[in-house]
Amino acid sequence: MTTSTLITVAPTGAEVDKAVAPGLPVTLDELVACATSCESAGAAVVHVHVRDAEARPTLDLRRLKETVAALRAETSLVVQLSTGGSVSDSYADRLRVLEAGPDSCSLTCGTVNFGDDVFLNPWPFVSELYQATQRCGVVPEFELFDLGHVAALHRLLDLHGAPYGGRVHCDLVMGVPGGFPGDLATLATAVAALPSGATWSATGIGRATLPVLFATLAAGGHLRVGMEDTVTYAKGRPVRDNAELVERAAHAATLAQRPPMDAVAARAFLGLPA
Ligand code: KMH
Ligand code: ZN
Repeated sequence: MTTSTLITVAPTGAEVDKAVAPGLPVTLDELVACATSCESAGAAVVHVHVRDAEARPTLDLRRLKETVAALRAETSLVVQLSTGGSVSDSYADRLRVLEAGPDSCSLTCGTVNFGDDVFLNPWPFVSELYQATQRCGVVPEFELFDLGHVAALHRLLDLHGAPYGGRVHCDLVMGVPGGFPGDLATLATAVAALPSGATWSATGIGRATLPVLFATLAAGGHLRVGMEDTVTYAKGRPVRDNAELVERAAHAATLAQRPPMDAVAARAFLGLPA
């Protein structure tokens, strides 16, 4: 078990509406301010989705590039771009995300029902995206929404070898309607199925947030938190901003005797150049 906790903040996502959650960062200035406060609160990685001028999710390459540049200029965070985008994004646009030159990217290992939608990740796309990360020198974070995705991860590694950076680092996304339930038994089953030597974080969506956070700390995993995954801090109390979710995660990790890893340590952990 590592002695510190890698905290990833997922501040925006593609699904949450700014009108419902006013603290959601949707402009570049809001995102940079958010990332700065989250780094101070204990985050080491920022998982980024960008929005357009109307606050709608976009994979516009120019915006992605300026976002990577601004986050690099103002923070030391590991910049992870989402290749998941929104459920309506094309495979071509999702592959093109790597051209923005992030440190890391999310890489979902299979298709999953996603509430009333379907998040499509057919094997040929997953395989192509993985090989593109290897060519471009981008550290993939394997997003696992269901047990079949873990099987696909084994297949990816068997067929195409180790990821850039050398570490197989996964994120269990739990509590999506259609994917893993966000409970302790499911978490334990998923962790037991991961490739040998893999490291992992987990996040619980909505009301799964706290059960997954505490189960993850107990099991020695790392944490992902943020308004992409929950807009409710406690029953009846909306999230004010991403930093308070990071603060809570950092406090819990510190109580668990595994305090937050800083961004420098996170880069080394993920096999990124210093
Ligand atoms: N917005 C979801 C459809 C990722 O960032 O890679 C996909 C998602 C996963 O959020
Ligand atoms: Zn995402």
